[in-house]
Parts: sequence; structure tokens; C-alpha cells
Amino acid sequence: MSQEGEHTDNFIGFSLLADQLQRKTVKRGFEFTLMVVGESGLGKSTLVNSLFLTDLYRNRKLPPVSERLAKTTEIEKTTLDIEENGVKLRLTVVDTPGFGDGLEGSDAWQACVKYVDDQLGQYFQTENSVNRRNIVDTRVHCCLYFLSPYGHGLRPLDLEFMRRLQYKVNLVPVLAKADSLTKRELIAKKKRINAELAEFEIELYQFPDTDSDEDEEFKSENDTLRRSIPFAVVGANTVIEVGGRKIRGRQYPWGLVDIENTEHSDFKHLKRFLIQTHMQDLKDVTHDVHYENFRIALLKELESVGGGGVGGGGVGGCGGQTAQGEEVYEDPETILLLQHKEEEIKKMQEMLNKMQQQLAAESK
Ligand SMILES: Nc1nc2c(ncn2[C@@H]2O[C@H](COP(=O)(O)OP(=O)(O)OP(=O)(O)O)[C@@H](O)[C@H]2O)c(=O)[nH]1
Ligand SMILES: [Mg+2]
Repeated sequence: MSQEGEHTDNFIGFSLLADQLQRKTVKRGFEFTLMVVGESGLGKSTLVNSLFLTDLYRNRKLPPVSERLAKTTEIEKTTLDIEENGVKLRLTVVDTPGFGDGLEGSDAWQACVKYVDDQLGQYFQTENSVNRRNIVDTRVHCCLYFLSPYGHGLRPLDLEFMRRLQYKVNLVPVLAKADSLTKRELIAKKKRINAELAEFEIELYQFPDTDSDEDEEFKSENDTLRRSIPFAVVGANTVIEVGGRKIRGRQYPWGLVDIENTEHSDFKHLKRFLIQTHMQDLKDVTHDVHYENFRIALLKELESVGGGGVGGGGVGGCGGQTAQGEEVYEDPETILLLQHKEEEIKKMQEMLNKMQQQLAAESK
């Protein structure tokens, strides 16, 4: 559908979403939240800038590159209201601080998991309040997980992170800084990553199966996108003019990498996947699967808390069952997980109290 020339600086492409949507949604607007997670320095901030922000900042004065590329130190949420061909999109990008190869792993994942959980909890709260006509959906609809191009496959921290997030959010892995790999290395690395993701049973976002009556073009594009996982990306904030055409790219002594050129990276596939072809499905899966799991687990926990004890259900789908019968845990990871669950239950209890107060106030 999108041809050369269409991906100019002032066209993002989400208005093509219209055919996925009902008229009412188009009129009211569309909310979408994307989160980026991964090791420090892999180009998360640069990529979100390349994907959306530079498009949207085109009329504004940009701070110097050095300022824009500062290390991210806290969770940064940027919301942009954009309108294209009469379709409104409220896009939120959640940029998270990267973690290093030190030992701060558990702190790093806790902040991200908490962010995702808080949004699910907030949605639950508003959905259950009297005034629920204008629910603002801040849930994370997609989490891009950045993998290093330098290591051999997945790192322990990558596995840890993805395990914590897999049942809470649509996880989509990306292979960062693809320009540092040759084509052959890239293919080998993708293969290895996919094999390891399967071996460790990491639950990624599942592309929907295409129906036999669906458009051939759509089917083949869905397959291309599915096969691109992990999307090999190159980010760049620099706009370079080549032959009168402005492109976003990285300049090297040996040549130029045009990030939107599908020969160089999957950047364009990723952009299309996110804001054109699969945005609606990412939202549906968030609501029907991740939110539903969270809601059911929360209700179960609240029920058991109300019944005088805390059960051992998987809150928010952290995965796995706790042992039945004797509760003796020696494994530090299990102890940590239980502590985390206890904190979650406490948080839910607080949320329930707040909701009850709110309901009481509203019914007055
Ligand atoms: N070669 C190459 N360099 C990149 C790419 N993307 C970003 N960079 C560079 O990598 C450095 C780090 O980029 P950031 O976008 O700040 O990385 P980050 O993941 O947000 O880092 P933290 O905020 O610390 O988590 C910058 O100097 C970027 O210019 C890429 O695709 N290829
Ligand atoms: Mg950053």
C-alpha cells in the first residue's frame, strides 16, 4: 500500500488505520501506548524519536543532538495528539531507563513491571467507577524489547525482563543497532535469538492468523512482518539530504544507511506493523488477554483477601503456579517472587479501599 515517496517527513501513516476501525472510534480518536525497554545505550530513545517524534517536532526548534541523546534516567512518558486525514491518534511513548550489565537487574525490571501493572490497575479502577464514560486508556499496548547486536544471543537479564513482562504486555523483540552487523551476521543472530526465545518459552506477541478469505496482499505482508521478528532496527535523528530527498540516516566513511530502506533494516516494517497493520490487534490482545488475566487474578486475590487469607494465585499472570500444600521456599528467586506478589496484593488492597471510598462518594 505505501509506496516510495509516501514516507515523507510529514506522513506517519496511521490514518490508513481507518479501514481497521469503526467510524465511532475514528471520530472519538484512538489511543495507543508504546513502551521501550532494554539495556542502556541500545538506541531506545533514538528509535522512538526516529519513529514518531522527529516527525512531530518538525515545526519546533530542536535542542542540540547532544541534549536530546542524554541517557534516560527515569521513565519518561510523552503524549502526542496527532491528526491525519481526519483520524485522531493519541500516541504515548513510554521511554524507560536502560539497565547496565551491573547487578541492578531486579530494580530495573521492577520499575517497568510496576508501570505496566499500575496502568492495568488504573483502567480497572475507572472501569469499575460510576463515571466510566470517558475512560482514558493508558495501558501499554506494546513493549518493544531491545536486544543487543553484540552479544551471543539472549543475556540473562533479557530473559529475566521478558519473563516478568511476558504475560502482562504484548512483547515484541527488536534487534538494536542492526547497522553494526553484516547481512549474514544479522540472519544468524535473528535465527539464534528466535531459537533461544523458543527454548526458554518466552511468550511473545502472537501475530493473528490470517483467514483464507483475506486479501492476498494483507496475508503476504502479515507473513513478511511475522518473519521479520526480531525486527532489526537502525535509529537516527539526523536528516540527511540526498539528491534533493530528505532521509533519516546514519553517515559512515564507507557510505550511508537509510533507516527506512528495507535492504538496510526492518525499521520500515516495524513502523508499519506498529501504526498501520497491527495497532488494532495489539490493542485487542491487550484488552482481551493481558487485561483480562490481570482483572481475573485481581478479583480472585481480592476475594481471597476478603475471605481472610491470601491465596497463591498468579497475580497479573507472573506465570507458574505456587506449590500446593507445604509452603517452604528456599530458592531466592521464589522468595523474591513471593515478596513481589505480596507487594502487589497490598497495592490491590489499597486500590480496592480507594475504589470503595470513591463509590461511596459517588453514590452520595
Ligand atoms: N550505530 C548505531 N548507533 C545508534 C543507533 N541508535 C542509536 N545509536 C547511538 O547510540 C547511542 C545511545 O542511543 P540512545 O538512544 O540514547 O540509547 P538508549 O537505549 O535510549 O540509552 P539509555 O537511555 O541509556 O537507556 C547514541 O550515541 C546514538 O546516536 C543505531 O541504530 N545504530
Ligand atoms: Mg534513552
